[in-house]
Amino acid sequence: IDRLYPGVTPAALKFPNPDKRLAYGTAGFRDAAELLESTLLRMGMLAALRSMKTGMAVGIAVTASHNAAGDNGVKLVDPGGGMLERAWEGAAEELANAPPHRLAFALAEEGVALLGGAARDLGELTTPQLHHCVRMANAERGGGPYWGRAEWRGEGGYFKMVASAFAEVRNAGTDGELNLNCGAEHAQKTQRPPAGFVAGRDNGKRCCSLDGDADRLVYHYFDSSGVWHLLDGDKMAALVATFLQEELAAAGLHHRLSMAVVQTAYANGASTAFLKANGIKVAFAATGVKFLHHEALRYDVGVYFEANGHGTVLFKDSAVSTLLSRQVRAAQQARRRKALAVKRLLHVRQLVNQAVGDAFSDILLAEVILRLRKWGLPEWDAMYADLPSRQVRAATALRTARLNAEAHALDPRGRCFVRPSGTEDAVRVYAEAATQGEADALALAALQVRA
Ligand code: 16G
Ligand code: ZN
Repeated sequence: IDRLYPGVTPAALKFPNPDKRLAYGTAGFRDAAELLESTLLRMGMLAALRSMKTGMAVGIAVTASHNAAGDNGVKLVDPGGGMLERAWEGAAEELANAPPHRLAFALAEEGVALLGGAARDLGELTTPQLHHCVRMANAERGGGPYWGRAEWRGEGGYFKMVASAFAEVRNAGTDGELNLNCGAEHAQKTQRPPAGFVAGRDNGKRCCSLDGDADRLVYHYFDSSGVWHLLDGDKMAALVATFLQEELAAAGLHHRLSMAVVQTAYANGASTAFLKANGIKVAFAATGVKFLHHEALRYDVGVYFEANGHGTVLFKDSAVSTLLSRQVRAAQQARRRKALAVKRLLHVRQLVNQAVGDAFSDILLAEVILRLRKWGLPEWDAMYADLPSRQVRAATALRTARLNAEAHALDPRGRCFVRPSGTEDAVRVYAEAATQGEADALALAALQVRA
């Protein structure tokens, strides 16, 4: 459009339309002279279109008429010498009120209409998307059997076409089995990067590992010296909860709405200490999404993340109602930071899956918080340092045996527990201590079975 009318946008930007709605009344547009600069420019353009359509001369009257000198008005005179045709008044209004960047479009639309065509406004698109939309709009009449498909029409169709192809290219023909030496479970349990992600070549890259059904998420990266860092569900809870805490405070709702982070015994002790030190309430639940979810529902804003990457943020309906009413009030009072905070909280609620933890929506949430804070993974990782930990699995035979109950006595700062797995025939040991050596020793000691 800008190529058809190259002068329009620069001129429109030089004379932006005023902050009020202009109406084409009985005698055209009337207002204080200084508010009508943009209108004069635009009515010049409309007069040109009207003249092209009719092939005759038209007029533009600029007059204060019977009003004070400071008032002004602009109206068009039709080829017959009378008032502008009624049908064109709407176009005049649309043009007068279009924001500068939409002006070229408004003109092009009028241009199409004056030759009897109908333009469709596709809204904001990238240039290639517009090209795609044109191609797909003509799919039926276009040449060749592979021109396009009905479901690829429009902007939504563009995403459908590209995203489905992307997923197929990625998944098709690559060797390796689902979750094998990769994925959230591998990264978090073995504390090793996924196969194919290597120190040196991949230093500084931001990586997410999900599980096969995409309800677990962990982040990780190699730093500039090739040391691998894992940001597990606990780090996610720290990132998200501090963000929500800030926004609740900015919204003036930190006393009104309760917020808590729900963790399990697998939460790294350093994460729990970090949250508490920042004045964030921490609640505990048994391992398993259903237990955390249930506990999180008790708060207006319930944040839950298992260390293994399952998690989401739940907002009570009553909290949403509070936010919606504050949104109106903050806007009326023109309190910008407050209004922004309320808007962000409402959109976080829309972004983060309210049904269950969702790796893809969690990625978008983490990314948006990182962007707002101008953080990369190193800054996020530095919120606190994980205590070294070790997880080991023991065979079924041990299920009924008594595990070493005194294991924790090895190191007073350590923590260790054993529980039967709910997903496989095994028991799990988790140990945490001040050093990796001590954590390993603690886990091993816990496995010293006593009859
Ligand atoms: C399941 C649970 C997960 C829990 C894990 C513990 C769901 C959807 N998933 O994956 O929350 O952390 O089991 O596994 O509830 P484990 O009992 O084998 O240690
Ligand atoms: Zn899963």
